[in-house]
Amino acid sequence: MTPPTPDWQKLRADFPILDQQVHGHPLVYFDNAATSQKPRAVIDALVRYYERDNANVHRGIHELSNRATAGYEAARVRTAKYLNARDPHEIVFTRGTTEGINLVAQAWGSQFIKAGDVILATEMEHHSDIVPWQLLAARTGAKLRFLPIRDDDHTLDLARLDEFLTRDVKLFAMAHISNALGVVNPVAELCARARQLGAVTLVDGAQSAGHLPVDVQAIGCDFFAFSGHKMCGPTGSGALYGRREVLEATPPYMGGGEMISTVDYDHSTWNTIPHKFEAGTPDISAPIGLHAAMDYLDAIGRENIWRHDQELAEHCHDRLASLNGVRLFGPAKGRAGLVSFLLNDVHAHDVVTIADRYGVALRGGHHCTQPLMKKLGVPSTARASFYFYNTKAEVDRFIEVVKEIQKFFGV
Ligand code: C6P
Repeated sequence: MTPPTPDWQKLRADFPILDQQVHGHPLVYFDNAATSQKPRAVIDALVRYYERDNANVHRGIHELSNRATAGYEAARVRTAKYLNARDPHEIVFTRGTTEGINLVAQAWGSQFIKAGDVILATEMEHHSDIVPWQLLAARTGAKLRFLPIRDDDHTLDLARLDEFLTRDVKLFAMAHISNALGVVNPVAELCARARQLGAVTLVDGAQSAGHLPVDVQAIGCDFFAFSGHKMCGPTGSGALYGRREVLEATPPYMGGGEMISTVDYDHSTWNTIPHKFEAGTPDISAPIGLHAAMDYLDAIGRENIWRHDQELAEHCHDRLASLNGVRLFGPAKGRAGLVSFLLNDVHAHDVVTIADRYGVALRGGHHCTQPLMKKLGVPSTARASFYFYNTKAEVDRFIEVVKEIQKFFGV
């Protein structure tokens, strides 16, 4: 059941960092797609772990090690519940989305991708969902193709899906939400189409996991990768969901302690999933902090967060669209909680630098989507990205700052 709509303004008090002035102005933090801020509940969980329970996991027999292991494994159960995975064994802890995708490309890809196979991605992917596939293609002789985006609203050109999603596609990798456009992709539909052809699917959930309810069984993907730091969790936290049958068939990623069952001088055998993929001492505190973040987000309600994100994005988009000389990217309606834009020919870095002087934190650049920028015919964009602790009043303040920037550059 969805919790009642929260008092968003009140929730801000949970985030100590938000209460500060930057260059003499109240901080407006609109760089949430890069990383989110952390509530007191997450900071406290980390402090509690280090003050009371810190020990190595899965190795010790003493009380502290048992507590650390219990906390670490409880986070796995929590993550499975958060994503509605069937089984906690389907959750591999990683440092984030990038590591999750690389794990699939290295371990699964080396076993299952052969010369002549096609890896399909989309034109709006982040470098993390392009470069690992390029490396895999170079290693194996596979081909890498990209489902195009439309020229008008920059959503995926689904009319061309049949042309790209062919029988020789062995893996289809797609962003759930584009970090540069705010496009929300129909991942359940795309995964169903891929499944009909026997292709394995990977959803890049970096921008979705903390913003809307994610149900990996309903999406029907084989892999789902996400980063904890974009959803109130600590940096270095994240997970890869892998459907049990697919994970079991995947060889190990890295070799080392804990991922083995037996080791001899000439050969080794592997631990069961997910431990087979977690070599060495993991970042134990990260999943523990992530656990607290997931509890925090679910107490607010991800449906509520998603609605709030969309309201802020639509408000921001409409207000920017009402100004002269503003170029907007992505769809006008149904976008996720971020808006990419350009002010005439002003470089995005200049927009971000001046916004910072007013205490407004934006991101400017190619957003790790250089091929997409080339497709759009721009070197970079400025981006405002929101989270539930942002308010309409902050968006209005941001619009006033945009007007100041326009005045400064005379555009
Ligand atoms: N995008 C942004 O400002 P990591 O770095 O592993 O936590 O996430 C990588 C990643 C993968 N996919 C998508 C869709 C992403 O948005 C990101 C991270 C940040 O947009 C940093 S470039």
